[in-house]
Amino acid sequence: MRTSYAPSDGMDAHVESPLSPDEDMDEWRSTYAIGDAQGCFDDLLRLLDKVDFDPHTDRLWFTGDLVNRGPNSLEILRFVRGLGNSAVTVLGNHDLYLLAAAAGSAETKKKDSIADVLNAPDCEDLLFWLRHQPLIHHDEQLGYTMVHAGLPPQWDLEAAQARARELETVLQNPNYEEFFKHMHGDKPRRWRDDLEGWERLRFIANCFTQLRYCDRDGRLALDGKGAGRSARKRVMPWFEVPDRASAGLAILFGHWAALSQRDIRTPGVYHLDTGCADRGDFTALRLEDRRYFRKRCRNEAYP
Ligand SMILES: [Mn+2]
Repeated sequence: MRTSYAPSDGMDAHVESPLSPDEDMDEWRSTYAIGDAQGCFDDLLRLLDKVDFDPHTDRLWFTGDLVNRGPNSLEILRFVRGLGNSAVTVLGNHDLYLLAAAAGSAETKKKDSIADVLNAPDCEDLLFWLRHQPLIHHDEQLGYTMVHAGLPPQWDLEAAQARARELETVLQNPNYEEFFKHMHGDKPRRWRDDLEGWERLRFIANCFTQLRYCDRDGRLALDGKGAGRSARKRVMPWFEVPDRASAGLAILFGHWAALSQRDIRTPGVYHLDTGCADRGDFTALRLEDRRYFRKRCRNEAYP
């Protein structure tokens, strides 16, 4: 990794010219998909050291939740933004929570660690950048699709992209703060094409950023249980729903630190959140050869 990216050098958050592959290169060398970073910036740098990341030839994909819980949310945002088109990130629930908190629509909690972002001189720039990030990323050439949490069984790629664009459009609108007054809640539970207004947007946000369990009809069970004992038996991880419309995709996601690799027997499902903020591991998957890299998190200063 280039040492100029060490935090002591102070990342410039105002990099205007995005990095791109060197001119004599036809394509990027390697693409590393990285699980939820959650403010663990120093550990992220150690992981990038391990894979010998070079921002001029390699790309990083992040499964979202760049911020909160870990100690260095501000540095992570500046770093990923500064990478320009060498980095892709999708929005997670903690990212939306940060935006909601800045908009005065979230009660901050004791264990939050987003104050450094909210008090930073470049807060406005960083949050503007953050709310322009997508909810889904699909790369046809590499053959991967990435979301933070999950997809309901009714949505194929095209539907998921269209639903993501609806919410992205709202988040990128000057009146975006209004959405956060209506974001919270676990209803509606089931997708219908004729859902409208805040209910429609809330369902979309819940799928992309919160979903873990649902039933075979796509009713979200955001508390992990569903209603009643019989429903509990019927809920399953979203990726195990039979006849899921997105089954043909290779899907990268995070959000579910308690899920272990052993729990996943569904082909094409790549889970990357290994709980770095809870002194777990950082996980990266190199997409070109599907090789995993892991780094134990220490939450100590780099190096
Ligand atoms: Mn999450």
